[in-house]
Amino acid sequence: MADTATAKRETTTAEDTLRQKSRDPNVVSGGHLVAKALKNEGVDTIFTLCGGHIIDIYDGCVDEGVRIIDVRHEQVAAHAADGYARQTGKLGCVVTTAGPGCMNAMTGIATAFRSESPVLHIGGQGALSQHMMGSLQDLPHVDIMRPITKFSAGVRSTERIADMIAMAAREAFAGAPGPSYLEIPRDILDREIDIAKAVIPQPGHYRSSTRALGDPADIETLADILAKSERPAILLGSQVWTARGHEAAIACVRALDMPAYFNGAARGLLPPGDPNHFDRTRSMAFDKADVIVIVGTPFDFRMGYGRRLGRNAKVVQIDLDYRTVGKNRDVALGLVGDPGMILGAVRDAASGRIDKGGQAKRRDWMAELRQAEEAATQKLMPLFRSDSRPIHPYRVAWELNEFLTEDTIYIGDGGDVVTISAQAVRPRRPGHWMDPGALGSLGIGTGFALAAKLAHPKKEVLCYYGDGSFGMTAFDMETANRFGAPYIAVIGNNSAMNQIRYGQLAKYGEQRGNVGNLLGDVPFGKFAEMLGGYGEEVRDPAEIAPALRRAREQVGKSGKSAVVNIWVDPREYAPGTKAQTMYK
Ligand SMILES: Cc1ncc(C[n+]2csc(CCOP(=O)(O)OP(=O)(O)O)c2C)c(N)n1
Ligand SMILES: [Mg+2]
Repeated sequence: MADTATAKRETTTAEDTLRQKSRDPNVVSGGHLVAKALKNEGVDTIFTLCGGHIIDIYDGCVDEGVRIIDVRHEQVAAHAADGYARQTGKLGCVVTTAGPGCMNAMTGIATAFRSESPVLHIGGQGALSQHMMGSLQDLPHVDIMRPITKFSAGVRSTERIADMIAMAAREAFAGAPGPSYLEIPRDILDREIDIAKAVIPQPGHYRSSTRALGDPADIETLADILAKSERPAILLGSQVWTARGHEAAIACVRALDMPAYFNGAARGLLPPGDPNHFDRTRSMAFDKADVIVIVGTPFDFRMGYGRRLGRNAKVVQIDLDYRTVGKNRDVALGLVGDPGMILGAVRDAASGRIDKGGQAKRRDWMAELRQAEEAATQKLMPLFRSDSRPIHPYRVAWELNEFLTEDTIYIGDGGDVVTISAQAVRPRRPGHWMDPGALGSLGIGTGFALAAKLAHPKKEVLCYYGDGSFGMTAFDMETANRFGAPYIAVIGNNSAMNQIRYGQLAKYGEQRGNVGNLLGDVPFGKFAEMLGGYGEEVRDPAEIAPALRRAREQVGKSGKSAVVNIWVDPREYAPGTKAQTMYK
């Protein structure tokens, strides 16, 4: 079978050669203009699933040296484009065919939208000459995509293709980043034009820097507020990583000696054990702090819509998006701009302003929080070390954290087991934590893993899945294997959609609670074997660590992804699930 695949790839026909020779350098087709524009934007990889509408884009990518990663489901392509953007800081790109291709990618685009990830989605469409005639796979894509993108438009002429890609990129990076959608009809893509007539914006000249500083007077005010504060706390959110403001943010946290908390993609900005890194005392800090600085994260459900902050605290908000500042709760001071630029400027303005007395008070404050952190960890230790059978999901979480290296990118894709893992897993470096973000999309894991490994081939990628989530997109593990991007998949298998099941049991009782949420017992280790990789079933807690090590070794040796399928106790749930905080 492998021979068939190889043979197909190696076929070079006489027509190919002829076609190469006849190509006039002054003539360019629409698909080739797409590839040129992508290259100009720094896009080195597209994630895609083929369709007749978009084949000329592939032909252009071949010429321009843009890597084509073809997946088995467009949802994975969109998640991978999002994941690639998160990992590289550059525009992610997903290319889908018209109709169902575009529809399948929607979840990925919507995820990028709620996570403020810069992704360009290029979609095929029937020929303009067949506009509204009922062409194959025709849908009103531009209208459908509009509410989940920052920009959604159709290209009407071949000459303007590169120009509109530049426009879509400009929008994707404006303010808080997000996805753009561009529909290109088939005849526009296939048409060949005189290259001199094409509008091709030049790299580095068609969009501005997005590093906005905001109002200098506000920087002064914030420096003053922080210098006077005795019990400050800062929450660094995903935007700090998205905008690559992490070094400036950390320098500010250190210079002002503040306790820092992290959420989403900002997890790992400081390593565990760092004197300014805190993660178990956020509620206590927010309750007792006199100043709370919220950076690059909205007051959404994850923040109790801003209600869970101390009444007497001065709340300062910094965000890339003006629409997020002051939304859902009042703030003492709001700043719109790039988090790294603003925190860098605040650090400069505040340095030297904190007197000795203030410093001593901060030390006491941090010591108080540190003590509470340690107590909280001690409280969790019996669960983390649990030897019970079936395996306690807390034990898996603990073992995963022990297993991570400095260079492991950790992805969480699941319900309850992944929520639990967040209590133990501490990424060691910036960018080494990936989660779906506010959309809470299950199924992101496979696309994120593929993208993370392609972006950083030397790093280890580990995705912790729920069994429900794994089933949603797992087949693209084959894509990861095919492109030499193997990863370690760990499954916390409770044969259920357990996070939802809890709420049903609590509300409807045993009789009516187990409805629509039970899954079969699947030995997923065999799935990895089917794809040529290593698979293992784990039922003994003492076997978790050795199994993970074997998986690491086998991925290294075989270049194929491994699955460690850990059977966990379906009767254990995360505290957040029990309190149903996500709905409050
Ligand atoms: C695409 C998608 N569908 C449904 C949901 C609702 N949902 C949230 S958690 C969950 C259960 C997930 O099950 P699993 O991945 O096995 O994790 P578990 O909760 O069992 O640990 C579901 C269905 C969602 N967030 N995303
Ligand atoms: Mg499950």
